Amino acid sequence: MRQHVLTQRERLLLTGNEAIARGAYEAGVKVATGYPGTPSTEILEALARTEDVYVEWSTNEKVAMDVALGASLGGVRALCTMKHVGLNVAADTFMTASYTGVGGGLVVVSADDPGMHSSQNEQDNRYYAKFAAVPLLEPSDSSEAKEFTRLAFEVSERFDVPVLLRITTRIAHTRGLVELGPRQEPASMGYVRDPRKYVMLPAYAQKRHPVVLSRLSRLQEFAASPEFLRWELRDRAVGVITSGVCYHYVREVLPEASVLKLGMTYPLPLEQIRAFAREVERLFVVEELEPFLEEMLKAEGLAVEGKAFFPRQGELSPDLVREGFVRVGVLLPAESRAMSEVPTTPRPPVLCPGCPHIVPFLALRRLGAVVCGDIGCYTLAALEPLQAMDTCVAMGSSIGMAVGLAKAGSAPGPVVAAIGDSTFIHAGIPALVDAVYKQADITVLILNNGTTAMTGGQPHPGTGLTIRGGQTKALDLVALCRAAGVEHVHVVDPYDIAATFVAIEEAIHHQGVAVVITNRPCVEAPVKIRDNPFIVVPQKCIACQLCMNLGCPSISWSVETYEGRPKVVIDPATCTGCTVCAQICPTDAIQLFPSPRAVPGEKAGQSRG
Ligand SMILES: Cc1ncc(C[n+]2csc(CCOP(=O)(O)OP(=O)(O)O)c2C)c(N)n1
Repeated sequence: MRQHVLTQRERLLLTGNEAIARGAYEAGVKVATGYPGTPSTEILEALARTEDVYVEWSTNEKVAMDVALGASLGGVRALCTMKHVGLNVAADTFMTASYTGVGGGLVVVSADDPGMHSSQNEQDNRYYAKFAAVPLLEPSDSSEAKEFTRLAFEVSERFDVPVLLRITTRIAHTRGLVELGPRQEPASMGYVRDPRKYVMLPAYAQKRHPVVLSRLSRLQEFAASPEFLRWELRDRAVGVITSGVCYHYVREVLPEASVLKLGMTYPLPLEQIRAFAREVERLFVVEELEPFLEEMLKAEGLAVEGKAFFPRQGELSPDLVREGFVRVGVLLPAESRAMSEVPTTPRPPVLCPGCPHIVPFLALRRLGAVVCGDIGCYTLAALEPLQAMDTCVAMGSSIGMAVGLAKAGSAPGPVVAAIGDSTFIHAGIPALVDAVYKQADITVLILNNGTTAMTGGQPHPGTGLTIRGGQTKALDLVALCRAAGVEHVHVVDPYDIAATFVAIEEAIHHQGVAVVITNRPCVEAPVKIRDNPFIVVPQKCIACQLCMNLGCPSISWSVETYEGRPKVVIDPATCTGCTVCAQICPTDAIQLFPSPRAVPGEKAGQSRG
């Protein structure tokens, strides 16, 4: 997204995420917060490329929501972005923000991930809008993503309510034409002191709940505004109520059907929906994931059909919508034309060549640890060949689960929590404090690669960098662990295999909570790290396969064999020169590539101490 003085009718191809950033920018947003998470991350990254907006990666989604709410009460427009599971973390503030209402407009973006392309579940966050009694907007493409975001700030201020803007992966990452408008920054409303509205102790909160409920009925009327509701009356035999990306699937599959496209999916414009229902013979709801609309409409006594024909799990697609209408009997099987399938070769996800997470998990496996893992690149250690993770549930869960497992007393080995630096700061710190407080006998491994690698390398408080690359205070992990009461804190370089094994073994033998911090920058962030690569000297390789157990994608089978077993080769183009395989090789067959690489713009031959 570019930020510049606009010629009025300029149009750009933007992803949904960039379009949301643009909508917020045009609406004059002053404060934008969030925590990275696919598919939401690029919204804040796009906003950080503009001026005039304070943008921050917050420590976690709850903090992001608090900062945004604070800014809103300070009288300016505020945006808060996160992936769907992030709203679970932020829910405590979100639910009560519905009671406090806002100052300047407050828009919360939930980027849901039907199909779980990069998530641990596919919860349908539309329910959060109903739960919190706040309006829910669902754009169906980039153009609407921009427009709905802009309008969301107006809705927020007009109804004194946080607005939930819900997108899905398809909307977030698909490009579409967006017409740009100028930035219009409303004057700050200033901070208005109003404890009865903003101090939610029971006596005041009890008075706010009726306000929340009466606001809902006003919002219900507003949901029928033309910006958010589109009637498309065509053939009356079939009517479809839909929203978001599903609107496009329906239009593609049943171009002649009548469609009621909802932009505001909570609260529902029930009168308009009833009127639409009267116009058509058979009424369907096409929606991804849960029967959110369908159940609300059935509760209103409307004869709608939906999940009986369309899956409740995973993403919908034109093919799935077509199949559904074939089952309905609206399309004949012959008319059902399957999209041509392009065969793809399945490729398992792997850690990167030179990833500093490899060796600690090799050690954990060798030491027979029971590993409560966490969410990040290192979760791939659960897969072959490392297979060194036993649990992974939600961000920050590793330490608490390790405490529980240790207290259960049934673990067949030492209990270890393995957690990335960003995840530790996000939700691991309270659990570490708890572990010390409970005198749990666990080891906590903090995999410090100096970035939030999984989501593309965003800075976090441990990095000492802001979202725009500026310098700020860096959190001292060692001091923090000690302050939490951990007596055994050991820092180690995970490229040093022997030292890493010793550090983890010592920590495991320590009575009580022990922390090992593995310090090594991610090889991909903030810049690609490439040292002189290694190669395999074929004459020396005895095909022992030890290096293969690292799971490094630069190492593969050779056509040459030794005693019937394949030898290995290293691809010098992808090898980062981390030295780990060379350390593990028993015959010294892995040696430095003879001519040092010099790649322009990369840190060739650097020391990574
Ligand atoms: C509540 C929640 N917020 C955000 C995410 C997205 N996410 C997955 S892992 C991760 C952090 C990874 O960083 P780190 O722990 O440092 O591990 P790394 O990937 O760098 O190894 C994030 C932000 C999520 N899964 N859940």
